[in-house]
Amino acid sequence: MASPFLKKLKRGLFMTHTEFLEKVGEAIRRTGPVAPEHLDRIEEALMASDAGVDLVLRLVDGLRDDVRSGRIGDAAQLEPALRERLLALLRRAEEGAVPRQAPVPPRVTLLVGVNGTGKTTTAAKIAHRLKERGETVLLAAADTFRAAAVDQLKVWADRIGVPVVHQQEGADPAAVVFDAIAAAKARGIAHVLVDTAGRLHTRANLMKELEKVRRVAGREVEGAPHEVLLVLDATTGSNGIEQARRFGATAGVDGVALTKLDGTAKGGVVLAIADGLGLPVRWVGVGEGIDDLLPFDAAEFVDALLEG
Ligand SMILES: Nc1nc2c(ncn2[C@@H]2O[C@H](COP(=O)(O)OP(=O)(O)O)[C@@H](O)[C@H]2O)c(=O)[nH]1
Ligand SMILES: [Mg+2]
Repeated sequence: MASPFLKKLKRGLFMTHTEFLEKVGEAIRRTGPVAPEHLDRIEEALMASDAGVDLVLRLVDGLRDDVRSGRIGDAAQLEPALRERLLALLRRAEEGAVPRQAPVPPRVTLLVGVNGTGKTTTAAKIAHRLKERGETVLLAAADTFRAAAVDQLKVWADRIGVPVVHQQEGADPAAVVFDAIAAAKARGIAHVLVDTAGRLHTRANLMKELEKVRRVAGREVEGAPHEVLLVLDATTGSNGIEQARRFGATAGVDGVALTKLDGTAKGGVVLAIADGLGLPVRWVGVGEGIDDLLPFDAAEFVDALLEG
C-alpha cells in the first residue's frame, strides 16, 4: 500500500513519471536477453527527464558494462540495477550535507534563488508544516525590493497563523533579519524562515546583500544561518543548475527546494542537482496549495519515477 506521501509525490511527478515510463516501460518491463535498444530507450527517457547529459551517459555506460560483463544477464535486471544507481547517487548527495541543528534557538533558514522560483510560497509551506508539527515559527520578509513581496508573505502568514516581521519597501534586508531574530528570541520562537529577494538592480548587489544577511544572522545566533535552501523551479530543468552554480558560489547553499514538479516532465532534474551540484533536494513542491510541499525521500522518488 503506497504511503500518502508517495501518492502525492506520484501525482506531483505525474508528467515525469508518465513520459519516463512511456519511453522506458517496454525496455524495463520485459525478460529475456538485453538488446542495445533497451539501453537506448533508458538513455532517451533519462535525457528527456532532464537528468543531464553527463550523468545519463555515465549511468547508461555503467549498465552497458554490467551487461557486457554478465552482471546483468537478463532484461528483468535492468530496472533494479537502474534503481540502485539512482538511489546511490541521491544518497551520496544526502550524506554530503547533514542538516545542522541550532545549539540555541532560533534555528535560522534562508530561502534564496532567482525571481519567481517559489521562495515566498515555499517559505509559507515550510512554516505551515512546522506549525502543524507543533513547532513555533516566524517569517521574515527580507525581500524588500518590491512592496508586493512583503504583502504576499503577510497574506500567507495570516492564513497559516504565524507571525511575520517586515519593514517598509526598500528597507535593509539585514535589518529585517536582525529584527526577526530579536523578535524570535523575545517570544521564544524556535524557527525563523527568511524570505529573500531574487532580484536587485544588479546581481553583485544581490550577492552582497545575501552575504550581509548571513553575517548579521551569524552575529545574532550561534551557527546561523543553519540552513540555506536554494529554491529552484523544476520547469526550467537543467537551466536551474546553472542558476544554482551562481548562487552556490556566494551563498553557501546547503540544499535545494525544487518547486513546480507538478507542472513538468523534467523531474530528472533532481538527479542532475545531486550529481552536478552535489546538493541534496530537501523539499519538492507539487502544487500551489499550502500542503503541496513534500519532504524529499530518495527511495520514494525513485519508486515514483519507476513504478508503473
Ligand atoms: N504549480 C506550482 N506552482 C508553484 C509551486 N511553488 C510556487 N508556485 C507558484 O510560483 C509562483 C511564484 O512563486 P513565489 O513564491 O512568488 O516565487 P518567488 O518570486 O521566488 O518568491 C506563484 O504563482 C506560486 O504559486 C509549486 O510547487 N507548484
Ligand atoms: Mg518572493
